[in-house]
Amino acid sequence: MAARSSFLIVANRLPVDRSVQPDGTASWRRSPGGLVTAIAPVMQRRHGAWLGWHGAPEEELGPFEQDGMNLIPVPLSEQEVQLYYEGFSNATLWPLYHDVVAPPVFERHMWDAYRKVNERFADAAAEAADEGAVVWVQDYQLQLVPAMLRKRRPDLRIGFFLHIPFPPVELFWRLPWRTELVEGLLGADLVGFQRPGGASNFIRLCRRLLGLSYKGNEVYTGDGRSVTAQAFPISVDFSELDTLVREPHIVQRAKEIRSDLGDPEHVLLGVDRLDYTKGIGQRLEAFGELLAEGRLNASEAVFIQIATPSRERVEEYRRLRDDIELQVGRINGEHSMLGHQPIQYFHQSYDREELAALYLAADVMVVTPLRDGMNLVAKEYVACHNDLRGALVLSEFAGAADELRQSYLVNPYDVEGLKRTMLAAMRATPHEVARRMRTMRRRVSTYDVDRWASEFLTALES
Ligand code: ADQ
Repeated sequence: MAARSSFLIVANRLPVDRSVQPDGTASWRRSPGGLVTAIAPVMQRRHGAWLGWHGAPEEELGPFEQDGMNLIPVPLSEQEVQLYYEGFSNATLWPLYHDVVAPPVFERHMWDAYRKVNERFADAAAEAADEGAVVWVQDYQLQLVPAMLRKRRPDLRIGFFLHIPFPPVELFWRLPWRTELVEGLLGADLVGFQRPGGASNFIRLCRRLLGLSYKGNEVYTGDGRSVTAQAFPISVDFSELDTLVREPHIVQRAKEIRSDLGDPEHVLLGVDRLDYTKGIGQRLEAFGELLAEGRLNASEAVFIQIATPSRERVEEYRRLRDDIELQVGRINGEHSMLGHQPIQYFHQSYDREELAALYLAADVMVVTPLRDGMNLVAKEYVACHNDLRGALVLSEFAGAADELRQSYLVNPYDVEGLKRTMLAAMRATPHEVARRMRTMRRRVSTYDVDRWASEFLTALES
């Protein structure tokens, strides 16, 4: 058995992906993303461990080490992937927590699998944690773990962070297992949310559903404990991106991207997982109408839409892909000229360098989720523009809108407003664009992902 750790991260996935070479040998690579980058130094300092599924169903793996991190795989069966992950997490909780923009599925056997898998994570964490250890549980797939873990190990300090929005009481109320979920979260000492609104939704729910009293952001559980509910807006690794886009080969690549597109006057960009919460259809509709009405000339603008494949075995996601691809085909069919397509659509994943070059190449970044916990793409775009070029069109319904007030804020349901705002962002003077970008960069460089992790952990341990 591996040595016990005084610091544990518990997340649905381990922070590594397995890559298999053509000759069949497999190796692990650290997954991209801010969470790992922010937490890796803390892990190294505190002899920490990370507990999570390794990505292959029906496979039992022992603990292993990667990049100085102790990794403890939690196995999932094929059926659990379907019922706990694709089912309860992504077909029930995900739409319910995102304003019901798609109908949530309420199935008892999915709930049963969710509870069972959460038990397994709690068991594994209870076994791996040292006396008095700090355990930080991540996200909506594991909301029952805090209480399950506290029952097994009352000596631990337990934190939980929700990466997605926490819905208003009226929406949460529909969940047949609402009491169990709230009680699950209340097992933590600190429950973190992206926005203050999420924390207050949670506190209100504790009062309405369980009759608990509260003061400020402290909820009293009735058994002598109190739980803090507080916002900790997540961020990006600002200095990593800022350094990357200064590299000559990235600057060169950004120029190449523009010239490959025929050096249009405006390059607009969307980068999202292909998810129905991201408002991809709304922004393409707005762009298509601007072309159809002649307010924008097809030769002066190109819209690059990168849509990362996501959750492809969930029904809603398959339908969404068809809808978006039909829409792209229609708009391009009507407005393309030989050698020029107004929408460049890619259903592909990119590495960090290519993504950074794309951000740098874009004059207007269009981020229009119908609801989003934070949206890191918006902050990445800001981090990539030390040249102070680039306008950000941002949905009011993204968590990032609280901090990026100098973006071009939009209501993505308002197609006319979206069209007006996209045009305003394209036509803004360089001086105006720079003024807005400078203020946004100040914010993101100060509140970067390191600060997010250290503020959460300081609050948890105080
Ligand atoms: P997501 O819904 O995945 O995250 P987001 O915050 O935008 O949304 O993060 C996406 C990440 O994936 C970004 O770092 C982006 O660079 C990367 N990415 C997107 N498309 C890519 C592509 N084609 N190739 C490579 N990388 C790509 C959830 C919540 C968010 C919250 C985050 C973090 O839904 O609201 O901000 O967690 O808490």
